[in-house]
Amino acid sequence: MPKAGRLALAVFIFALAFGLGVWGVAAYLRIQPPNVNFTSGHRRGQPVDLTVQTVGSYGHGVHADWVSYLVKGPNGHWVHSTQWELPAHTRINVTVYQYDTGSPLRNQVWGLIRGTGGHSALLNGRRVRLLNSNVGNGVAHTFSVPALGVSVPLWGIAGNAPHQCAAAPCSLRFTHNVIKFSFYTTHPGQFRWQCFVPCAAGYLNGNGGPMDTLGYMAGFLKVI
Ligand SMILES: [Cu+2]
Repeated sequence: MPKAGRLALAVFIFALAFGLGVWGVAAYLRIQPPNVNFTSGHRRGQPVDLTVQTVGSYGHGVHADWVSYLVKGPNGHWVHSTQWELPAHTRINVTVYQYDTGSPLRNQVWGLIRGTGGHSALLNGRRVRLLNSNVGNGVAHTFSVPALGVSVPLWGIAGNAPHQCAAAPCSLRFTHNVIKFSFYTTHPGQFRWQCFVPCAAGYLNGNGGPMDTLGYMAGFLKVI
């Protein structure tokens, strides 16, 4: 091969490797779910309303059958993200619309409601401190922020319930439970939160898949 040809080949291979590298980094960054900002326009001392939903199957894309959380952005639109920017030292009033079926907990400790106002939550308007997942529909997911000592079990809907939602975002006409509670953010920082029910069907012991993927059953409270 003439020298010019070899040089052209070397440049081509270098450019290809560089392009693949850039593409790989971009692909990695893209899998981060977007930050949903609840801090802009926030007045100190005012509570923040945070509305989320839990669904049995997200219903779109490569992981259409994965369980997932979604959040209602400040503009009222549902966002497929578990990374929420919240103001520090602020009361967060949470409403969860829970559309998934449940099961008995492997560890009954996760049936306890902890770290919330009154150490309790409202389940469809009824105040509860503990859910016994061995009776009724069981627990579908938990909302747990270990570093803040917050954990709330989310009661499942019946396995044979009518009008089950198959694709998110789910509207209120589908069968669901409403769980309300409040907690306080502390100092600024990143606080990991996740579900502690091994709810990833098809994965070893129900973990993996959506359980260890940001944007599905795990995320961060970005306290600012
Ligand atoms: Cu879960």
